[in-house]
Amino acid sequence: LESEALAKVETASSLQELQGVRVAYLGKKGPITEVLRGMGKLSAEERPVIGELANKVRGNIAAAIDEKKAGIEAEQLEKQLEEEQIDVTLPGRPVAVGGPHLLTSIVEEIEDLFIGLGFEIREGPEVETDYFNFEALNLPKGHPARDMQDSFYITEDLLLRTHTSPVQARTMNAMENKQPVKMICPGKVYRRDTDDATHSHQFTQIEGLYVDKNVRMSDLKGVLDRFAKHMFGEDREIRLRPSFFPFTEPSVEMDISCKMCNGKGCSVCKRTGWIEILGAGMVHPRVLEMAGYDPKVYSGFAFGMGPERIAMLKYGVDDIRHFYTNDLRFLKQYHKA
Ligand code: FA5
Repeated sequence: LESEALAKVETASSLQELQGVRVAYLGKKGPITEVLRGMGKLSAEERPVIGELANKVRGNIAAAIDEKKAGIEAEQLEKQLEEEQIDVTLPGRPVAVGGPHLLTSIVEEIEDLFIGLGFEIREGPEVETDYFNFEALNLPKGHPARDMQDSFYITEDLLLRTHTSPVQARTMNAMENKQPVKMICPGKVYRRDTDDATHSHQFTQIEGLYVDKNVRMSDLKGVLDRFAKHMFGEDREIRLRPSFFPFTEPSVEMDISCKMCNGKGCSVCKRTGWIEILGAGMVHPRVLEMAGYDPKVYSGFAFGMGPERIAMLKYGVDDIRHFYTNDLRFLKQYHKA
C-alpha cells in the first residue's frame, strides 16, 4: 500500500492531482483510516503492532505528499517569475506632461525683465472701487474720458477693474512716509469691448510705476526701449505717438511694427503695419497729489501694456481668442521642452 501511494505521489504533476492522492490514501474513507478504525476488533497483542505500522505508513505518505507539494509550488513560482519578467531594455511609453500657458510664460518673462531693472511686483483687487479705478486717477464722476473704457459695473461704486492703473493709486496711497515707488503689477482686467482678433472683454495688463525725485520722460523712454529690445530683438521698430490719458501728462502710446505683415498692413494691425501694445506717460501731478505725494518734489512715469498683444507679435499669433479657448493643439506649440 505504502509503495503504491508513494509511486502516485511521485508521478503527480499538479497540486490538484496531489490532493487527490491525499484524499484517496489518507482521507476519511481511505484504507489507512479504515485500518485504524478496525483496531477495536484486533487482539491486545496485535493492536500496538498494527497501530504503529499504520501510523508509520500514514506518516511516510503524508511526508512524501508535503515534500512533493513544496516541490510543485516552487516550480510554479519559478515559472510565474519567468513569465512576469520585465524587459528593462524596452523603451518607455511617453508620459504627457503639462506646461505653462503661453500667456503665463510671457507675463513671467516680462516680470523677470523688470525685476532685473529694480521693479518690485504688486497686486490689486479685480473687483475695484469706482474711486481707485477712476477718481484717484483724475477721472471724476461724469468725466467724458471714462467712456474710453467701457465698464462692467457691479454696484454704483463697484466694478470689474478696466485697467491695472488703480494699483498705481493703491500702491502710492499705502506708502508710509511717501517713499519712492518702483513697481509693476500684472493682472486681469475687464471691458465691455466686442471680441475680435485683437480685442477681448477680459484680458491681461501689466502696469508699471516709477515715482521718485527727478524722474523724467527720458527715463520712461529708456525703460520702454530696453523692454522692446528685450522682447522683440534689435530688428523690430517701435514708435511713440502722442496720446491722452487723464492720469498722465504728457501721454504717449507705443506701437511695434507688425511682423505678420512685415509692416505692410494686415487684418491684425488693421492694415497700418503697426500694432499698439501700451499706453504710458508722466504721472499727472493731480494723481501724485491725491495719493499724498508733493508734485513739486516728486515726479514719476507710468505705463500699462497688454501681454496678449505682446505675445501675438512675438510669436505670430493671429487671433487673441486663441489665448482663451485653450485648444491644446495651439497651447502645446509653445511648451518649452
Ligand atoms: C490703459 O488701460 C491705461 N491704463 C494704460 C496706461 C497706464 C496709460 C499707465 C498711461 C499710464 P489702454 O486702454 O490703451 O490704456 O490699454 C492699454 C493696453 O491694453 C493697450 O495698449 C492694449 O495692449 C491692451 N488692450 C486694451 N484693450 C484691450 C482689449 N480689449 N483686448 C486686449 N488688449 C487690450
